[in-house]
Amino acid sequence: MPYILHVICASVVFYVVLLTQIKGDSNELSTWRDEPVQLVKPDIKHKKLMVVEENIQLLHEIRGPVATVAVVGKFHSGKSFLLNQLMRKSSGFGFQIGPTVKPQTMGIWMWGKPLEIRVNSTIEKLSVIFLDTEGFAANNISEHYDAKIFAVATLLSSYLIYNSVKIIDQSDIDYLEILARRTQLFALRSQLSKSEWTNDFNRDLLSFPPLMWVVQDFVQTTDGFSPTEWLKQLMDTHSRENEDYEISLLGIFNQIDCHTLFLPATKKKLLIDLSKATENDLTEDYKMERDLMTAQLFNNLKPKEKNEKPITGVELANLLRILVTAANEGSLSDVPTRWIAFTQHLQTTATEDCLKFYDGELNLLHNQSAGQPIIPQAFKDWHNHSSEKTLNLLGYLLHGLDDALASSRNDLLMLMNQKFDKAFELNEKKIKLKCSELQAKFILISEEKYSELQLPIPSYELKRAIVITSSEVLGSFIKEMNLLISPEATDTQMKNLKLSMNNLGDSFQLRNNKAIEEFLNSAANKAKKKFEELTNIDCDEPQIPKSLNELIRTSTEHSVQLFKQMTEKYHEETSYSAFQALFKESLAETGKKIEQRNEALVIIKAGKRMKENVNYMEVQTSSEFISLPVQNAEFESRLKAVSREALVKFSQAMDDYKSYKAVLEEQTLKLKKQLDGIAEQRRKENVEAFTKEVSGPLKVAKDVIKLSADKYNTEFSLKQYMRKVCLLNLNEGKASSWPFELRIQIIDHFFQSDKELDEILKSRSGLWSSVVGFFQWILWVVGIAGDFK
Ligand SMILES: Nc1nc2c(ncn2[C@@H]2O[C@H](COP(=O)(O)OP(=O)(O)OP(=O)(O)O)[C@@H](O)[C@H]2O)c(=O)[nH]1
Ligand SMILES: *[C@@H]1O[C@H](CO)[C@@H](O)[C@H](O)[C@H]1NC(C)=O
Ligand SMILES: *[C@@H]1O[C@H](CO)[C@@H](O)[C@H](O)[C@H]1NC(C)=O
Ligand SMILES: *[C@@H]1O[C@H](CO)[C@@H](O)[C@H](O)[C@H]1NC(C)=O
Ligand SMILES: *[C@@H]1O[C@H](CO)[C@@H](O)[C@H](O)[C@H]1NC(C)=O
Ligand SMILES: [Mg+2]
Repeated sequence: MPYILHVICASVVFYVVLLTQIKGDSNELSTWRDEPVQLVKPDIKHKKLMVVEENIQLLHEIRGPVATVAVVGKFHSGKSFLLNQLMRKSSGFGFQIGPTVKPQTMGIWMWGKPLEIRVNSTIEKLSVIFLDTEGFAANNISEHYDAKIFAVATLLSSYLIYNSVKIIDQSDIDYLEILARRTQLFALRSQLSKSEWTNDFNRDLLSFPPLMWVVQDFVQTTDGFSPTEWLKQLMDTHSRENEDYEISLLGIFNQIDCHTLFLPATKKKLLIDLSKATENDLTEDYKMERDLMTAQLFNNLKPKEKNEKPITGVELANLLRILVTAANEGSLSDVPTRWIAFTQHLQTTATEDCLKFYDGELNLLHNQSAGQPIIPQAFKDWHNHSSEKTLNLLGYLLHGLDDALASSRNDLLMLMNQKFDKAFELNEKKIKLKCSELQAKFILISEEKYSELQLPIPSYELKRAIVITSSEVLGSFIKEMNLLISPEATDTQMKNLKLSMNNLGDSFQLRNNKAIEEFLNSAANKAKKKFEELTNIDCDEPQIPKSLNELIRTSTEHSVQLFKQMTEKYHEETSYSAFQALFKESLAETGKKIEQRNEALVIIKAGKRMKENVNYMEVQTSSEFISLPVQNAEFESRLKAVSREALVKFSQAMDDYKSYKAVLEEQTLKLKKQLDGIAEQRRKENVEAFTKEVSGPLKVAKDVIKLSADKYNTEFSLKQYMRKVCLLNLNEGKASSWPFELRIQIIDHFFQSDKELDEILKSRSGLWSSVVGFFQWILWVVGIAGDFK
C-alpha cells in the first residue's frame, strides 16, 4: 500500500530531523522558561484580548528565523495534550490538561522556551514557538471572542493545526470556513486601519499558513484513501447554504493536510487525565500516527515571513501586539456569522474597504504633491497602478468567491474611476490655476528685472535685455508647463505669455524712450547754456558783425560738439536726429536774437552819431560861420558842402556796421531829412535877413496896400495886387540887384510875418471868394485877365 510506504518514509525523515535538533546552543538563555507562559489573556468580561507584556518580552530574545505552530479547535478537545505530544513532552509537563469539562486554557499561551531545529543542513537553525489557544464554543463565550482568538492565532502562526475529535462533520467545516473568512477580512481591515502599513502592503500577513486538520480518537477507516484525500472529498461534497458560491477552505489555505490519531490510551483512568500517562502508556497506533504527523509538520515548517524575509522575534512580538489591538478595535465584531449574510457583507465591506484603501493612496499622493498639480500622465499612471493594487486587494479578500469578486470588481472599478475622474478634473483646474499663477509670476519677475535697469539706456540694449529675459521666462515656463499640459495647450499659454511679455516690453520701451527724450532735452539745455555763456557779451557797444558772426559760429560749433559728446550713446536712436535738428534750430534762433540785439545797439549808436552830425551841421551853418543874408548861390553851395560833410562823417563812423545795410540806409535817410530841415531853416533865416534889409520899401508898400485893399474881393486877386505893389517898391535901391526869385521869396515871407497883412488876406478867404478866386486864377493862367476887382 502506498499509504504505508508513505508513513514509513515520513518516520525516517522525522528521526533525521530530531537528530539535527540543537541542544545547549547559544540561544540557551537564562530568561527562557521551560513551562507554558501566557501571551494573551481575556479581559474580565471575556470579550477582549489583553497582551501579557512581560511574557511577550520573551519573544524578543529569539535570534534568527522563527516559526510558530498554533493549535486551535473546540474547547476541551485535547488541544493541550496534542501540543505536549508534538513537543515530545512526557506527561506532567506541558499545558494544563483539564480533567473536568470546564475550559482550562484561556487566551493564548506559548511554551516558554523555543524548540530549535535544523530542518536542512543548509538552513540556519529555526526557533519553533508552540501556541496553545482557548477552545471555541465554550459556554457564555461569544462567537466574536472565538473569532478573535482564531484570527490572532492563525495570522501569527506559520503552521495551523485544527483539532477535532472522532469525526469531521459538516458543521466543523462550515465553522472553520467562516472563521477563516472572517480572519481574512480582519487581516485586511487591520492592515487598512494601520496607516503606516498602507504604503507597504503586506501580503504575507494575508496569506494563511498551511492547515493541518487533526482528528483525535479516530477509530474508523477512510476507505483506502489517505486522511487528506478523505478530508478534501468531504470539503468538495458538502452542501452549501448558498449554492451560488463555490466556497472551499482549499481556496483560503494554500495547503491542507489531514491526520487522524488513534485513541491515545485505552484505560478509562488514563483517558480522564492523560497528563498522568507516560510514553509507555500510549497506544502503539497513536504513537505511530503521532510521529508521522510530527514529522510532516516539522518537514514543512517554514519561518514566518514578512516581505519574503523571515521575521525576527521582535517583529513577531510586534505583530502579536498589532493583531490583538486590531482584533479589539472591532474589525471582527461586526462580521455576521451566517454564511449568506457573511458573503454579502463581505462583498460590501470588501468594496468599501478597498475604496478606502484607494482613498488613502489618493490622499497620500495629494499630500506628497503638497497642493501642487500632478502631471496628468503620471496621475493616470498612478491611477492605473493604484487601482490594480486595490483590485488585487479585493482579489485576496474575496478569494474563492468568484462571482462576488467579478461583480465587486466592476463596482469597485467604477467607483474608483469616478473618484479618479473627479480628482483628475480638480487637478486640471489646479493646472489651469497654476498656469495663470506662473504667468503672473513670470511677468512679475520680468518686470522686476526690467525695473533694475537704470533708464535711459540705449534702445538696442533694452531690446537685447527684453529678448534675453523673454526667452529665459518662456523657457522656464515651458519647462514647468509642458509636463502638465498638452503641447497644444502649451502653445496657447505661450502665446498669451508672449503677448503679455511683449506688452510689458513695449511699455518699458516707451518709458525708456521718454527717459531718452528727457535726457536729450537736458543735454540740449546744457549745451545751449554753454552756447549762451560763450556768446554772452556784457557790453552796450555793438559788436562788429564779422567778429560777432565768428563768435556765434564757433560757439555753435562748440555747443553742437558738446551735445554730440553728451548724447554719444543715443546717436542711433530714431528721435536723435530730430532732437539734434531742434537743438541746432534753437541755437540758430538764439544766434539771431544776439544779432538782433546787436542791430539795436547799432541803431542806438547810429542815433548818437546822427545827433553829433546834426549838431555839426547846425554849428557849421550858424551865424558864427555864415553871416546872413548871403547870396543864394553861395549860400546853397555852402549848405550842400556841410551836409555832405556830415553825411560822410556819419558814414565813416558807422563804417564797421556796413553790413546792417537797411538799418544804415534808414538812419542815413533820417539824418538827411534832419540835415535838410536845418538847411531849410537856414534858408528861411536868410530870407528873413534879406527881408530886414528892405523893411523901408516894404513899409511903404504896406501903406499903399492898406489904402486900396478894399477894391479886391478875392484872396487871389488881392494877393496878385499886393505882390505887384511890393515888387514895385523893391525894384529900386538895394534890392534892385537881387534876383527876381529872391524878391518873390522876400515878399511872401513879408506877407506871412506881417500880422495886419495876414489878417487882410484871411478876411478874403471864404467859400465864395475861393470859387471866384479859382476862376480868376484860371483866367490868369491862360493870360486873359488883367486886374481883378
Ligand atoms: N479520549 C481522548 N481524550 C483526550 C485526548 N486528549 C485529551 N483528552 C482528554 O480530554 C480532556 C481535555 O484535554 P485538554 O488537552 O485539556 O483539552 P483542551 O482542548 O486543551 O481543553 P481546553 O483547554 O479546556 O479547551 C482531558 O481530560 C484529557 O485527558 C484524546 O486524544 N482522546
Ligand atoms: C532542504 O534541502 C533540499 C536540498 O538540499 C531542498 O530540496 C529542500 O527544498 C530543502 N528544504 C527546505 C525546507 O528548505
Ligand atoms: C455563564 O452562564 C451561567 C449560566 O448559564 C452564568 O451563571 C455564569 O455567570 C456565566 N459565566 C460568565 C463568565 O458569564
Ligand atoms: C501629510 O504629511 C505630513 C507629513 O509629511 C503630515 O504631517 C500631514 O498630517 C499629512 N497630511 C495628510 C492630510 O495626510
Ligand atoms: C492599466 O494599464 C494596463 C496597460 O495599459 C491595462 O491593461 C489595464 O487594464 C489598466 N488597469 C486599469 C485598472 O485601468
Ligand atoms: Mg487546553
